[in-house]
Amino acid sequence: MTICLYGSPISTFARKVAIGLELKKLDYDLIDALTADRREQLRQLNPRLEVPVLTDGDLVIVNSGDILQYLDWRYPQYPLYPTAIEERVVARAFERLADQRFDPIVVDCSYWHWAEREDEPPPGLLNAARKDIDVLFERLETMLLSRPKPWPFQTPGVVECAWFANLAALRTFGLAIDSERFPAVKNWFGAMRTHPTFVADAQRTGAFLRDLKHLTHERKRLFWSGDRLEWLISRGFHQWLVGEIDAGRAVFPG
Ligand SMILES: N[C@@H](CCC(=O)N[C@@H](CS)C(=O)NCC(=O)O)C(=O)O
Repeated sequence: MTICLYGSPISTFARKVAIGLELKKLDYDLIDALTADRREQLRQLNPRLEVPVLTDGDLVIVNSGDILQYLDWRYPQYPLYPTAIEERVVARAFERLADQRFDPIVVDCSYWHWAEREDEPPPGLLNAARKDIDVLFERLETMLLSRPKPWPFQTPGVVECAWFANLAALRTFGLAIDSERFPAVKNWFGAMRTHPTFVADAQRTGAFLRDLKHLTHERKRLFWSGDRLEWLISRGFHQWLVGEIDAGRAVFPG
């Protein structure tokens, strides 16, 4: 049976799954499903028109967390989730923290680096991001220090899959990990950046971003969904968003 990952090097959630597949040493075909010519195929697989989608034979699985859990159920070798239930609960919490809190901030700030825009981010956006990221890093720092044996001493798993792409994106738009305040986070990310699976992922996305103008991805109308909207609105950028919708620059899940 062939495993296919419908993803995209621009998608943080698809990168999370690609890293998971590689840590589990599974062979898979990687299809960029955010190109114009794949749109209808993606709609058939996921009416929300979101990646990642994983197909394994006739099975179709959407949503990065569900996909990684599926992979551990179906292919238990090289598990991504810890075996001890208490540790699994913590790992899931930190997977969610990346998916629902960190990813929205990073992605909302990233548009001025790859989308086709002439303007600057709305005033205050980057400062709001900095403040909220600090709060997240405080929790992450504590969790990393309290792990029974923090990776890199064991093996990377779901928490690393979920955080890597977003951590790697930070410095592109002038946000960074403060190594004095968050040394464990800094070292942890440093360890990921030397691991071949994470290096390969960063290279795929780096190559993609260098070649943007040759691509058929939508870069004018931004795709808004779930927690990325919540963060923007809750931090007071609703008027800016209304402007985007009125100007026809916003699209929403199918
Ligand atoms: N909860 C979903 C979120 C997936 C998601 O937000 N996907 C984005 C890319 S990271 C997407 O496909 N957006 C459609 C687009 O950009 O056209 C997951 O964890 O897989």
